[in-house]
This record gives sequence, C-alpha cells and structure tokens, in this order.
Amino acid sequence: MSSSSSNSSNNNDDQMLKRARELGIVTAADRYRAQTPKCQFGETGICCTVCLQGPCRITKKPGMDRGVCGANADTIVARNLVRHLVFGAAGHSDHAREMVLALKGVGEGSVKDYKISDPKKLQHLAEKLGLTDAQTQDEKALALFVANKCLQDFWKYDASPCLWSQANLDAKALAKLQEIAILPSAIDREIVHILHQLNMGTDADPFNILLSGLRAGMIDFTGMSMATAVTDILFGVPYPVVTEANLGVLKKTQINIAVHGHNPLLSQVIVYAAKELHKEALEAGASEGINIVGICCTGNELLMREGITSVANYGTQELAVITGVLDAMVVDVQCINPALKEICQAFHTTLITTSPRAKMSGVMHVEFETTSALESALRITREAIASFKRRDDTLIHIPDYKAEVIGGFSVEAMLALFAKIECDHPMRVLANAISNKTIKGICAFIGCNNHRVEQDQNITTMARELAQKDVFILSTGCASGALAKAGLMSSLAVEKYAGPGLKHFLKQLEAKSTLACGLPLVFNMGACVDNSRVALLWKLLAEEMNLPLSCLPVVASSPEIMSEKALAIGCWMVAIGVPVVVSIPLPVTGSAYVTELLTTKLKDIVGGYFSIEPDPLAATKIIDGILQERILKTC
Ligand code: MSK
Repeated sequence: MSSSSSNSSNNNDDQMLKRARELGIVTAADRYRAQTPKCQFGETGICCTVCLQGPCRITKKPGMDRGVCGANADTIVARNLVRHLVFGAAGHSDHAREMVLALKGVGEGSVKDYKISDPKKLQHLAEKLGLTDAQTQDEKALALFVANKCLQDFWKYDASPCLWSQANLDAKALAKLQEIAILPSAIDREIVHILHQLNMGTDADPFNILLSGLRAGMIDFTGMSMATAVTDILFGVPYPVVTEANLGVLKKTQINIAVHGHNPLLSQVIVYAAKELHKEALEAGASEGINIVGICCTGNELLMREGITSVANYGTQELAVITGVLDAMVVDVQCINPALKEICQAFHTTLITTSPRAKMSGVMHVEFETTSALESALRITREAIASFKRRDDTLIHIPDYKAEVIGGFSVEAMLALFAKIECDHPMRVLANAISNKTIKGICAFIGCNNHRVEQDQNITTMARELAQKDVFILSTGCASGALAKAGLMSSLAVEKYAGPGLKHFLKQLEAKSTLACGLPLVFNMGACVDNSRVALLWKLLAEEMNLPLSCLPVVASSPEIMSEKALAIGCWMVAIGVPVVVSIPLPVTGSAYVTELLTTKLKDIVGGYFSIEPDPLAATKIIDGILQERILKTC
C-alpha cells in the first residue's frame, strides 16, 4: 500500500486531470474554470428569480435597490438562502422516507431481500418512539410499529414536534428550540409551508424567513436521524473496519463496479449480487471476480458496514471513469454529475441510473424497487460483466495511490471503545479528556468538495492543523472521502500529525481496545445523513457533562461546502448550539442584515452561528479560538 504524504491525494488527481486532457475529456475542474469569473449578483445572493418579472438584481443605484415587486436585498438574500435550505432538507427527508418504506415492507412481508439486521436497535427505537412493555411484539410487528411512527412524522396534522426530533435531542436543546418555535411538526407539511412562505409576494420579513431556515434545518435533522437509525436496523450498526481509499483501489483483474449516490438500499444489495455472480465474473475472464467500490455517500455507507473501498468522493467522481477500468457506474440520487454520461461514453463504462427521480436521457435505466431489489441488482451486475468484455486495455490508467482507512465509528462503536476504560459510564472518558484538557474539544468535518478550491485541500489542511492542536476530529460525507484518500484515517497519521494530548487520548483508548486494528487520526462516522451520529455523540456528551450543547467545546466545519444538503446540515448544527465554520463564501453578503444575523446575532438566539473564512489556516485559528472560548466558558 502506498504511504500518504501531505498532498499525495492531490498529485494523484493532477495526474488524472492531465490524463483527461490528453484524451480530450473535459472534467469538472475545466468546467469550473470556464464558469469564472462568477456573476457577483448571484455570488452575493442579490439576484431574485422568484417570479417572471425578474431576474431582478439589486445595486445601490437609485431605483435598483429593490426588485420590481419592492423586495429589498435583505428579503431577497434571506429568501434565496432558505430556498437552498428547504431543498437540502427535502433531499435528506425523502431519502429517510425510502428507508422507512423499506422497513415497513420488511414488517409487512412485501420486501423479501432485506431483513432486520439489528433487532436490539429496533427494540430500542420502538421503545424510544413510545412502545410500552405491554406491547412487546415480534420483530416484524416491531418493524411496522417503528415505520408507522416514522411515517406519521412526515404528515401528521397536530402541532406537536416530530417524535424523532424529540427523541434525538437533549432536553436543554429541545426546550430552547421549542421556545423559538423552530421544531418541525411534520416533515412534508413543513416543507410545503416554507415553500409557500417563500412565494413571490408572501413573506417579506427577513428575520421571519430566516427562522423558517432554522426550521428547515431541523427538518433536515429529523430526516437524517431517521435515515441513519433505520439503515442501521436493516443493514447493521457499523463497527471498526479496515479498508482502503483512492483511485488505486480499482483493479485491472476484476470487474469494477462503482456505486455512487446516497441510497444504501441499492448499494448494499449490489454487494450481495456481486457475491452471487462471482462464478459468472470468473467465466467472463475477470480472474479475481468483482470489485465493488464506493463513491460519495453510498460509498461511505458500504465502507462503514462492509469495509468496501472508497474510490472517490464528490470531487473525483469523474476521474474514476478516466482510469478506463470502471465497467459500470451505478447511480441513485444526489451529487451525481450529469457530465458522467459523456465521460462514460468515452470509455466502455456502462452508466446505469436507478431512481425515477434521477434519470439522464440516453442512459441505461434499471428502475430499482425494494420489492425486487436483488433481481435489479443481479441485472445491473450482469450489465457490468458484459461491459467488462468490451474493456479497451489501451485506455487503462490506474494511479497506484491508495491509503489505508480505519472506518466504521458509529456512536455504538465509540461507546464500546470508551467502555473498555469506563465500563459503566463510557462517555465519561470523552468528558474527562475535555475537562482535564487532554484534548481541546471536538471538531466534526461535515460535507462536500467544491471545485472552487483545490480538491480536498481545505479539508486535509485543516484536519492536520487541528490534530496538531489536540482537537479530536470526526468526519462524515465527502470530507471523510478526502481525509481517507489523504491517509488521515490511518494509525500512521496519529504518529505523524497528532499533538501530544490527542496522541495520549488515542493511545490510551488503543491500549485498552480489543480491536484487531489500531485507531485512526480522524474517526469516520459515515455518510452525510450520518451527521445524526455526530449529533448523538454530542447529545450524550452534553448529558454526561450536564451542560447545554451551546457551552461545550464542540464545533463543526464544512471546509468545501457545496450541496444544499450540507447547508441544511450546517443550519441544524447552528440551531442546536454548535458554531459552524465554512471556508467557501455563502451567497449572503449582499445583505449586511442577513450576514450579521448568521455570523453574530444567532449566537444569542440559539448558541450556534456561522463563521465564514475562505483561508483554511485562518479557519483553523477560528476553530481553535471557538474551542478555547467554550472550554473556559462557565455555563
Ligand atoms: S455526497 S452532499 S458532496 S458530502 Fe453526500 Fe458528498 Fe456533500 Fe454530496
């Protein structure tokens, strides 16, 4: 296995970009360049396209300080921002609904290709959602009970907060959110309500609009916590696994199938299908069978549970095809570049869409349904086998770079680790490390890649700096992808980058651990929906330290924020009291009012706030400052 160096992940990408240009292939990096310079109206949030009288662009010129309808910069910026947030919340919540409907199908018996993999978690959740002793039932009935409770949270008509928000927040955060009325009562209904509010000629009060933005964040939180829990029930709670990441995980001697997107219902069953078709793969000439590799968050789901390698994160999805050995790229929903169609066509790679929500014209579509999951997965895998036979060996170019990854850190896995030191009070281990200043606090890297910055550089630079400063680092989504590819999820990275306090903390855990592997510098908690795991860990820490979350030395950072979903995640983190540092400009600077509210005033309202700092080293200093301030704070 190649060892990692500070920028080897990027050198690897540079090599592939050069290769793409040699082949005359245009990639996202080229398209980004072609799109610059950016329109400053859009960049700063003051371009309004809400009605057909626009676009209206706001300037300081007399007569142009308002749109045709009279909406000013504050209203327009707030409305544009909250539109992003609702889209993000819709993505995560619809994902959750699919998971819940699969669980319902298992309970009813109509879905046969999945099973309850974690009955203990199912029972626990059923109790959390109101199951009484007297109602204790068999597994299928419990699955139905949990699924129906979840579904009620999508549409119910009473004003009480969603059961899931209530069940997954600590009492202090819950009380605060109820006080300012930003807890959603029903996911679908609240999304429609906010979309209505954002209609032309409806809400013109930027503060009221931004409050709904916080509510959209809490909708996102509700959906994603539901998605994580139900996925764990169906496919198992993750525990530490050792695997690898980066383009070097692709194999010339195997049929390589990349699963890309977010829905584990599809990717997980493709893993089953690949096992079943091993013999067919050998017969087709792939001497080592089938190699499933992950991209983006569905890749993270497989990495966490199955130890499947991660070939790319969002920013490098196109480069995986340019290796010339990807036989099929199977996509579901979210973060899938439409450019994949042309790039796959330049090779033998079969691109297969699977969701009725995410098709591409002229691309093979195999509709995926949970009631015939394995059948679809077998068909898709056979398409990959057929594609392998058309592979052009002269186009193969696999960079040899890959890094070791230790992943699989669910909250359950972390508690098991801490319990080796404090059997009855595992969270005390983390709380003590903070109280006695062994570590400065916790930073969670959340979210995406963004082609506005050099691929992965903001994320990896900040992680190395913070580790040096004794900050315990968690990560999810494509930040996990970046850190994995750069070798920062290995135990070697602990030796190289951890400051003395963090090294002591990790070594103390490692000494007591019964894991077959060491511990990594950065703990991968999963896909973007698994930011709910981060929130759960923070909740348990707040309870252990008997402090509100807004007083704990915890912070989140999205150094390469891109997707509206990541914005929604940042928003709920702020709402529950956690500062969020982003290193990509947010489209809000066209309104001093909105910018001030997000970066300063929210602190007094909810405890969390956004900090926007494009320079990664300066952003690291901000994070360090936040943790210092919070550790000294007496609440
Ligand atoms: S895939 S939302 S680029 S994390 Fe979840 Fe990655 Fe961000 Fe998409």
